[in-house]
Amino acid sequence: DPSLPRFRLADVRQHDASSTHPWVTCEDKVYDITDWVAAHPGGDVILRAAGGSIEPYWNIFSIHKSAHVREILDQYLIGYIDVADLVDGRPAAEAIEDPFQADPIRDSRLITHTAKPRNAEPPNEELDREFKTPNKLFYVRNHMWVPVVEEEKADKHVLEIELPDGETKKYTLAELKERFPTHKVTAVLQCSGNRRNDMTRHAGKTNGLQWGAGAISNAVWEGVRLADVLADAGLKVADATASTRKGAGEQEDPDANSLHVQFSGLEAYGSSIPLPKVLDPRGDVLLAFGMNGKPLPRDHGFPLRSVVPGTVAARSVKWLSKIVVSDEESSSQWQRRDYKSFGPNEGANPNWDRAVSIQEMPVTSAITGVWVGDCVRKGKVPWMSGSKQAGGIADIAAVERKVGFTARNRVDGPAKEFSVPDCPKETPAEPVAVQGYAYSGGGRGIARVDVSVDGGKTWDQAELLDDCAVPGNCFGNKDWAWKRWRYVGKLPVMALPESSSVSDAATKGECEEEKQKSKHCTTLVVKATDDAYNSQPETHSSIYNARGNLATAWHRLRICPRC
Ligand code: MTE
Ligand code: MO
Repeated sequence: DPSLPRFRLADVRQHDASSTHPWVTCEDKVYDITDWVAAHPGGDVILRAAGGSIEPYWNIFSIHKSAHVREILDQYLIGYIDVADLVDGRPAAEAIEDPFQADPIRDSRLITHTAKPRNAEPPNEELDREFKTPNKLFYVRNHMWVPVVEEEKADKHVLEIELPDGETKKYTLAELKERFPTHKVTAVLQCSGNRRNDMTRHAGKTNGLQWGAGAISNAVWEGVRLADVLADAGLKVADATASTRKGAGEQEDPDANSLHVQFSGLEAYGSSIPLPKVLDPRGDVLLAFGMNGKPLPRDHGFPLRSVVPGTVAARSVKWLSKIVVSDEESSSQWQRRDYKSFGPNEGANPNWDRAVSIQEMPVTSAITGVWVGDCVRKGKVPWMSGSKQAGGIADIAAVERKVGFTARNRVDGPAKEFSVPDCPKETPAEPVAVQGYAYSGGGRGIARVDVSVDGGKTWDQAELLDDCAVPGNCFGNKDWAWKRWRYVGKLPVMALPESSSVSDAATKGECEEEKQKSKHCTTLVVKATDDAYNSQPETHSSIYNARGNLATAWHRLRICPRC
């Protein structure tokens, strides 16, 4: 409609989130979204785009890229961007806001999978170096930008709680801290995609971030119990221990088993957990504001997040601003789709509704460090007696160079090679030292960690570290933390690759060469058993799902001798 007015971008910027008439632009069009805000299914988050282009947000919330959503927006058209502000019919790239511009600066040691939004995991040598993952190295899983809450205003941050009868109650962070007792809980957060790249490598293509073994970290969380806050807010449920139900006509409180606690973050991420997990006096569900003795870092939910121990980390919602107790699960895609798992046959378009949402995590384990041969003999393993570096794997890069690792400094990369001094015909039984973590969900402890140095033919047991004997390490009612383990053994005696035959093979193609070489490799394997005697599946193909969730098969690491 050419009769509509033209606006300068400077005018558009006036109509930001604080304006009574918020506007957005899309391509060269200007929209007044005042009436849409209330009706928007995602709520106020649409205001994040007010005063500028909605396009970068639609790139993040790709659900909007449909003709239907475009039709809704078109109802609010009020004009066009002035040609003076257009380049090739749209605002110049610089004029379009970067939703991630206010994201925090991160530790450069983290391995970044995507920068915007930020998704990163600690490298193996840092991952479980300490029982409590340092805040700076804790893995980061963001679906969107990091909301800005200024430090001075953190105590005024509001948490709204809505009960099943529609009643709402609001608490500021200051009120939560003042009115409820503070509790500490030591708990792992683990993404359902942890070790996904392992499933990809062994079982086939998976959709999602290709996490190594580092989408898991452990911390001491500090906060108030969600159960205390819900009771204060007035939540009433039927007495689960009553032997008889109330008679007809008497008012019955809802059954906790039929209710869910939905969490939403400031940037519109949301998910839910069953209410009984919250009401379980040993469930330890927190509204957390502290992490390892410090305020939550921005990447981890400053100033407030839910922490649901033993449950997939997708339910520990960061930048928490709203809780709804409802007879339905959260309607978000992260509840209804992404964090579910499927049968190996179901493919990329499974029956989403039939699958249950992931809550308690299954048992898993991973290798995070290996030393072979001289490195073991000469005391290079930080945790072995005689170590020259007790207390830290400070020099792992040098150690790996010495051992002759060829891959990146990651145990989940391609097969690693170790060198054999003086190149005898056969490798002597080389000493090997291995370390890693094991974890199970639901508060189940780790009963045992089995290690094999010959691909699973024979097994031995790793030593479980007693990290909880250290004061200040372990808080909470169940085993929500991980168990770190260590193993020292001997590699099987292996025939060495003959240098000449390998180079001959090279002319027959890389594949032949690989085959030749692989005859001389061995595979380290680890699997854990939890205290309910659940253990990990042997293969990823048996649990393959196109989403690559819950990749908990035995962790295998191939190592090859090198002359
Ligand atoms: N909460 C909000 N608000 N936004 C998010 O993107 N990601 C979830 C969960 N909570 C997410 C969130 C997922 S999938 C994971 S694995 C954990 O946060 C990651 O927590 P971390 O970044 O503190 O390790
Ligand atoms: Mo996740």
